[in-house]
Amino acid sequence: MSPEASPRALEQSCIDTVRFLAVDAVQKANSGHPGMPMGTAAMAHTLFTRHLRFDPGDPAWPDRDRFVLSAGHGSMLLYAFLHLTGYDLSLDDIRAFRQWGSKTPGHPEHGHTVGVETTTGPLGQGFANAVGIAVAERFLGATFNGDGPAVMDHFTYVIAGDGDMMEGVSGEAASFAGHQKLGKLIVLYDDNHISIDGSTDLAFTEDVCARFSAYEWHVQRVADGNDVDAVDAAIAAAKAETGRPSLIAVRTHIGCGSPNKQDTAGAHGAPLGPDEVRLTKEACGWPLEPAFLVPPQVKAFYEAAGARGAAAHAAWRQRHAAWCVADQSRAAAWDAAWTRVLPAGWDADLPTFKPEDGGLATRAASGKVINALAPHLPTLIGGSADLAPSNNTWIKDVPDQQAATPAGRNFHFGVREHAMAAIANGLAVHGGVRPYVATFFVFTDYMRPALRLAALMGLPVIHVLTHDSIGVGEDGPTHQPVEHLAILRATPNMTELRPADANETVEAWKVALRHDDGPVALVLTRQNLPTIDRATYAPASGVARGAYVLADTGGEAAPDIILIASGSEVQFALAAHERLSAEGVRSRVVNMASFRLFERQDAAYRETVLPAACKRRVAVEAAVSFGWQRWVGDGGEVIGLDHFGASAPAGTIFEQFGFTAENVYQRAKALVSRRQ
Ligand SMILES: Cc1ncc(C[n+]2csc(CCOP(=O)(O)OP(=O)(O)O)c2C)c(N)n1
Repeated sequence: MSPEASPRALEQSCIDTVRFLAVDAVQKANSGHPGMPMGTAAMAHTLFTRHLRFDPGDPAWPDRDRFVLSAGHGSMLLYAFLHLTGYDLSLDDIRAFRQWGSKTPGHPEHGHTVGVETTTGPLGQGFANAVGIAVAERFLGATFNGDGPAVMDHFTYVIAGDGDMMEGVSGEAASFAGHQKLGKLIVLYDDNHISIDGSTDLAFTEDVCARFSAYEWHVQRVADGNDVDAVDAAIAAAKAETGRPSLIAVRTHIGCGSPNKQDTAGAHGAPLGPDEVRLTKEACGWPLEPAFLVPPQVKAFYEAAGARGAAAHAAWRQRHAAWCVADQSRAAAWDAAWTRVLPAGWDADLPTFKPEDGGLATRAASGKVINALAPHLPTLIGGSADLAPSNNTWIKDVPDQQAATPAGRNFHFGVREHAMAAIANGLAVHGGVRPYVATFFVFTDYMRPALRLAALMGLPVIHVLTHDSIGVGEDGPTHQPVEHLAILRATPNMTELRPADANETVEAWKVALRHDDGPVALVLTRQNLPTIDRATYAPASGVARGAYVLADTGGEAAPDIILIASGSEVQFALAAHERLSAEGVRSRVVNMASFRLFERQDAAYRETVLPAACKRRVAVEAAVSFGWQRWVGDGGEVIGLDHFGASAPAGTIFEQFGFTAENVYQRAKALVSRRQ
């Protein structure tokens, strides 16, 4: 292409550059997905050069438009645009696609590669994240903008494929987005009729557009995904429609331009192969060499798009500065929200609970905590998957989050746990808000993909998970989690906390709010728990270290026995401890509220809690014993629940399955009488 080529030819050259960067990178890596970037390069080009507002020099600019590549297997599409428009991602980074230590992993990873808004690859998640991003934008705009020029006013764009559309989570999220009338959410659907097994006709024959219309979305079709002007017009119409989210079904062709692989599953997830790369370049009139070719005019064209974004950012900075001057307390709240700094006095109204006030379920204590925090933390927002009265997550005296009340802080997620967790991830990656979500603990099974991604991304989402054990009672084994604590504990970077009483619940919330680099799961009871007398036992603040010595009769000497428990079972350990102590046994109770927090303590602290010299240990937890061996060792025992629960009043189930002070006492006694 000559330097003075027509604007149309230049744009075609831009699109081909993106296509062949993907082709060459996948070929060099000998793995990856070339077909999707080849088919969507033109529509992504239209988005990046004519609509998306971004500043490659400051990828964290709060009011940038967000772009989510939900079809994360097409990662080379995103990497190509990040490189070409001027983000800190070099051609060498592209050449190192999918290699050890590279900035260009197989699927886009938030926090790893500059400009990647959220981690995608598990299909459907990015779509649902984008719904969270869009609702965060609307909430922050309604909360902060005021009457003058807006400081929060951006679009959220998504490219999603057939796989995203097949996954249920996108359906849940789309239903929520339609109800919420998220008018600044725009999804470009890569409608290429191909997935891995072959034609989508094999498994996916529904009318996606009709479905989205039924979700109350604004729906358009573009017949030719290579028609840049048609895509442009559709995006413009989608932006103009502010009352509904937009779906643009763009008919594209996977592997576009490849003589033998276009429109076949063969273009989906494997390199084209050297021969087909050559044939494709020839068919497109693209130079065979060098690979990774970026013509200078192409680079200049894309960098100009980045520069326009930088200018928009500069204008925003001016608006924002004037906005800060106009109302300094508002500006301070904005800063605190974006930096996640807890404002002075945030914990001033947190309750303390006295034993004489009677027992309280930890879910009820959590509800009081949320309401004590809410006035101090104006961007603490969240809700439940239709269980707010049971989860105790409602913030009193503030509106719910609806299209008519966009500053509302109480979310009705509906019975959509999967999307709720993914939307929460979107809220967190957007920034400026501190999200919490809630359901029954057993239904974290329905949230697991997003929980895992929150952990992988290091997102500070707080999960309020109530009805934490057989303590659920009459609802029976379907509603009684047994393996769920083990699953949380097995998940890297997931912090689980199972407080033993109301005061520990306060402390657990404090830990959660201070925890900045990963999700926290607060595992709470349905049933009342006695409030532990802190005049007799150690302070509840010990929870922050994961495990702490709650009671000890050993004095200087090592204990004869250590009883380790979490949550509702701590009361049984304490009662057994009192009996053992009265009999002259040097006993200790360790409250193990969080494996994860405890394992993060240094060895010296861990030794003070669980001295190696004491091998007689009994752990008690109304859940599978999986994982406890680590703390009790070979000489210890676990009173656990390695089977499902039962339907009966909670007290009966606890008794029948051996979760009683008596059983803990008997097992401990037997262990003490055994030689170490
Ligand atoms: C939850 C989940 N299930 C399965 C996969 C594996 N997978 C990756 S891409 C893909 C097919 C997606 O088809 P489509 O969205 O049409 O992509 P295209 O073939 O157009 O590139 C599958 C099944 C995945 N990434 N995520």
